[in-house]
Amino acid sequence: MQIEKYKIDEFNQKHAQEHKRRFEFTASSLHNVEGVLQKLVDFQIGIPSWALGTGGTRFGRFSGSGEPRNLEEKIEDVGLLHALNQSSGAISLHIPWDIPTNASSIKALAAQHGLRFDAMNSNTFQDQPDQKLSYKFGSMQHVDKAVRRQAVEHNIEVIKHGVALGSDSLTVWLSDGSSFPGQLNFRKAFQNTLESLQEVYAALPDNWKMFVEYKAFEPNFYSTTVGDWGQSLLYANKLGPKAYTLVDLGHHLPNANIEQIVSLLLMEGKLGGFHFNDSKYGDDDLTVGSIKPYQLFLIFHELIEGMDARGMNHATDLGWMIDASHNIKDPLEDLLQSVEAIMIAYAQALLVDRKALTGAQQQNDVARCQEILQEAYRTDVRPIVAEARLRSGAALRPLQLFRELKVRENLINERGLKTVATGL
Ligand code: AOS
Ligand code: ZN
Ligand code: ZN
Ligand code: ZN
Repeated sequence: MQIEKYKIDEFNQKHAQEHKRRFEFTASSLHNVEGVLQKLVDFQIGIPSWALGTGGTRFGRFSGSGEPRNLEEKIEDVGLLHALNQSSGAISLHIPWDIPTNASSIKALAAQHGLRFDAMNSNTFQDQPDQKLSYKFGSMQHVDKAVRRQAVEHNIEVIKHGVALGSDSLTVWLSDGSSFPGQLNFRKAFQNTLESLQEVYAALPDNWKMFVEYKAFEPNFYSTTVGDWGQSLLYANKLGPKAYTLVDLGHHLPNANIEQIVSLLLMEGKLGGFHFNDSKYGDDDLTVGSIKPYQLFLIFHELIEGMDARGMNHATDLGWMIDASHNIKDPLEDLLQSVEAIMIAYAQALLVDRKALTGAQQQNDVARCQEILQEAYRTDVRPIVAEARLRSGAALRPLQLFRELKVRENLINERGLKTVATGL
């Protein structure tokens, strides 16, 4: 299925007057709206291939309908999202869930939809049917060198697939760790992991980055070998200039101050990318902005402050990806909501009066500092985000149009009622 441009234009036409009124009202009280709009137009979020199917929990999985059955259909799905919002111009693949058997035709298909390939993800947290050695007791940390070797080779394989597709980064998330005290020698596990990562690092092309993703818990519940940003940063520093830390919002212990983590990683030049999602308890992978939108805003505020301090390009210098997937919403509707939440938080953070904030901080005027942040946060920026979409040829209200065009119904007609997307 494809969404023709005229359908988007028709929809926007129908809602043009109301939008104009709301946009002009909001814009009238802001300065530099044009600058904000351009930044929003440029900002693109990578969509994870594994979020296009309905996720499960360890208790069950209620498969959706009309889900993508192969990589081509996953690209088609992200193409639909991008047509609707023009803000999801990239897809992030997971190997072996998305092995491109014909890279050049996959690349061409993505280009047809205006998509590029974001970070490639390796997988050494599951055993594959044709795999020789098991990852039950870890992969890169494993006590057996042969298992570590297998994990390294897999990652090098993933890099090769990525090169063929024009990607330029590799995300390594390891489930390695231990579930019981005494199971692991922490120092040896770290050193084995470092050595394995070094071998992968050595295989990175010059223009590539490696993102080391950390996570405090799950599937191991006593220790994780890349357990927090400190450990990830240790690896990244030891690996070299192409290695960075990747922050997944759901991977912290409760109440962690993620915005502070982001700020310090940026200061060190070691923040590489993001996995956006939201959570109430752990790595819940819920829709971005559905639980803690203020935290998301505060994170974006630090991101912008830190990127500007280093002269970084907001749109291109970090890997912006979603990592969310769950089991009750239509995955495409969920992703539209996630992208919208990211754009809203980004827009709000762009509105922070940073000069005034710096002044208030210098004076220790704590109440004023809070007022300045919340002035931006409480601005209804939805019309600004919608205007940015309008200017880039997307729909004023992507989710509403998704429903009006009966996208899911069309996909069910094409793909069938009972489909299971490959992945988790
Ligand atoms: C796992 O918790 C991580 O968030 C990884 O990013 C993982 O590769 C991804 O979620 C797909 O399983
Ligand atoms: Zn993640
Ligand atoms: Zn996760
Ligand atoms: Zn997560």
